[in-house]
Amino acid sequence: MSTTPPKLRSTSEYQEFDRRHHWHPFTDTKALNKKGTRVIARAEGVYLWDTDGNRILDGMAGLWCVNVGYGRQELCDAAYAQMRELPYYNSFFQTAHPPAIELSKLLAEVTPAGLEHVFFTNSGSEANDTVVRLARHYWSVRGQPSRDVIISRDNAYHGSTVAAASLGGMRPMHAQGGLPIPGVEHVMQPHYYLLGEGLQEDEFGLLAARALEEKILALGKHRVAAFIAEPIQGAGGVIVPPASYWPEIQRICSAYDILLVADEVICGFGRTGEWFGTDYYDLQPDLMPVAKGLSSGYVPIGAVMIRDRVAETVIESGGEFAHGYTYSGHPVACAVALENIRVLQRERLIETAAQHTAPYFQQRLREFLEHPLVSDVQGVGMFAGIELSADKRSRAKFKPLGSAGTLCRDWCIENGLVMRAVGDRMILSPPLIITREQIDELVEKVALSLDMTARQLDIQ
Ligand code: PXG
Repeated sequence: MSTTPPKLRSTSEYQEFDRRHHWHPFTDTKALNKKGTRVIARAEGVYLWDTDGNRILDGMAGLWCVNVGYGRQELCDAAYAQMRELPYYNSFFQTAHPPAIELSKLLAEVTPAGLEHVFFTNSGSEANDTVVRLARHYWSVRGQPSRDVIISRDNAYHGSTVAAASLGGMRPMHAQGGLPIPGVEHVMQPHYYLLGEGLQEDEFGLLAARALEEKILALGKHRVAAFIAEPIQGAGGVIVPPASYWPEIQRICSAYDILLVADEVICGFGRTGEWFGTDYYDLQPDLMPVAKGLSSGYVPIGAVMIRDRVAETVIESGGEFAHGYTYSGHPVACAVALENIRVLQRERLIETAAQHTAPYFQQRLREFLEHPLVSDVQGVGMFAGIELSADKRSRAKFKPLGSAGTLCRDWCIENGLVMRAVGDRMILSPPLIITREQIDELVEKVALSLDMTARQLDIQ
């Protein structure tokens, strides 16, 4: 097996080709082209290296996905062996292959009880498109085709395809391309810091949950197919709902017989300290989209876990579910995901993080509540959001919104750390394998970057 890395060009040469030919996702290309892209060439453990040789601590696990860390030989071997054995075959015309079957079985084992069926996709977005089609199809099969509305939440992120972005509650995304599609409604998010003024946290949690009930009643309960939500909002800013929120949502979904969809694309595979956000909150989802940590990002793969009553209803009705992708259950992706889950199991990475490193991570981040720029720190397990404010007592926002976050993010990179900004909320979601020493290094880099940002903004 060859291990020679590909020969690298100079950074400026890469930047020139990138500028000319490569259109980046979610990017102001004009601004990027003035500056030049950062080219990441290699990674190991929790560290990245760019083409200038800088070592950067990846506080985001890529995009919330590299849970087992970079450089895992087992995952490379699994891909290589599978490519040699059977690089591609589909699961369409009454065929399957060992990796897809093995992965279906293992997923049924590691996900919460009662989710015994899996539909494979290549991403979280495709998983959520599958959710829309399957939820509507399910009600149609049950003789209630008028139940076609999916309720989601403001500031949710469910992906970027037409249906997934419609489910998402990010207005700037809706403004481009004529979204949302018909039959998607949004209710308030359980963001206590932003919306809970004057209320106790639990009171606010109930209020936010009951926005779902009000929406169901306003639409008519025979109109609603499903409610979709991330157990903890990720891209929206790592927003941990009040403890009262999820039990009330679960009650409402059961009372009105609405499918509960727990989008586990970020929370799944250990991010919360449990295997799934659904375990963390003890939820009973009917559909559970997953992606990211399913393969630790080594290859693209997503899936929807399907509750037995939903799967059995649709299967027993007969006929095709006319939905699928060329690469649904791709053998190489499945082989890598299988090995990734086995690594999580074998090395007890989730349990170890939950018992040892994640509490330390959360505890150290709470120290920033003393920092003059920081007005809120939230998080569980191995992800967290740190809110920056122009005035921490009044929680005054920066003008323009996001200006402090952008500065802080740029200082982080200067200091050798990837920390993402969502507006003025700084986000961390490191690989689950991060050690206490590396958490100390991360915290030191965050502290330095916050100090530099505060100095630049003249905040003491
Ligand atoms: N659901 C959730 C909860 C997500 O976070 C998706 C679905 C879509 O997955 P795919 O694989 O189609 O990207 C996501 C993706 C960010 C960021 O900047 C977050 C995501 C993707 C890209 C950027 O935080 N989350």
